Amino acid sequence: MAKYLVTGAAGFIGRSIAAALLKRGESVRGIDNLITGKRSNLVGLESMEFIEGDLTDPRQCADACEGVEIVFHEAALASVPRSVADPAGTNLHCVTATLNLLVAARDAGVRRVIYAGSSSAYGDTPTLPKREDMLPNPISPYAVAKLAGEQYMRAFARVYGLETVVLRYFNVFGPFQDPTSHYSGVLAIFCRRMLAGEQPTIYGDGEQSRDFTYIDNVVHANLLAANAPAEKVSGQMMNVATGSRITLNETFSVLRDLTAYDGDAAFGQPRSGDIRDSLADIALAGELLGYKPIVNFKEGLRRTVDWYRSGS
Ligand code: UD2
Repeated sequence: MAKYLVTGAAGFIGRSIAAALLKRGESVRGIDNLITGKRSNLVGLESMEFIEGDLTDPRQCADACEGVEIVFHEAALASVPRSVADPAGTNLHCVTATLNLLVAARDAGVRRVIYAGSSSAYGDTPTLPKREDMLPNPISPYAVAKLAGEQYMRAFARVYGLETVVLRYFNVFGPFQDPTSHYSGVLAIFCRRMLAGEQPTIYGDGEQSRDFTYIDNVVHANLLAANAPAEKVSGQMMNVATGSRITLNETFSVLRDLTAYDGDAAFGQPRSGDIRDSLADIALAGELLGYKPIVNFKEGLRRTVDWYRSGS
């Protein structure tokens, strides 16, 4: 019987959490519908019990939660432009799926659910850094959907006593992030293109900034959230990030050095639903979890480029 369930286990963040749990010798079950997750991401996770299933089906949620103590809920359609193109699909796979999972977790006697929130919930307000006590201001369907999931977490903690912890991730990147879709994260796309000697496109003037967060920091925060005392963390939401930001233009120039790409970037129209600047205050996760970043942006980017270069 698995102690841990990871949803989205064939996706970038889910597979990284599952790998860390397995490395500790834990028993892990993973579920993924393989819409954006990939079977190839399961290589190295052979000791995980894997269900190819969809959280939009309540029965599959019930099967996945059976006997589990802690759930890491990473499954989502994670993309702002994808949600602009298909808001109903994003709602189904982010909101309905999350609600189904919570109902199943409650019914199965799961103790704690840890949820992958998104920095997009803060929206385009000018105040930086973003603190958890700021009012949310989602500007894309994706941001609305991820925020709705957060609110369901809180409600299930209040109403049913399920322990829930929301980690608001800020632009996560690293090995296993899919670089092949135009809905992929910018660093994955840029690494792939620039290593192949192909020109990347910057949407807008490139002066938008992000608190890019290397995957190991996110895995670390999740493991801390699983072990933190309930009285401290249950029903809480906190940022998980690096606490520093870099513009896309600067990022492009760091990547030029790392990849040896010697061309320029192309510039395209700004993307609809995009946020200008994003930077986290990470004090609350420090206080509640003892979290601090373990890998900085440049080191993370170096490891990421090495991983894409190795063709893994
Ligand atoms: C949002 C969330 C992030 C996460 C993610 C999931 C914010 C601040 N962040 O990331 O926490 O939930 O959604 O997908 O809301 N871009 C280019 N060229 C490309 C691709 C992207 O210039 O080929 C730009 C894009 O217009 C944006 C920036 O790069 O300004 C980052 O885009 P992204 O899709 O990597 O992530 P973002 O910020 O939408």
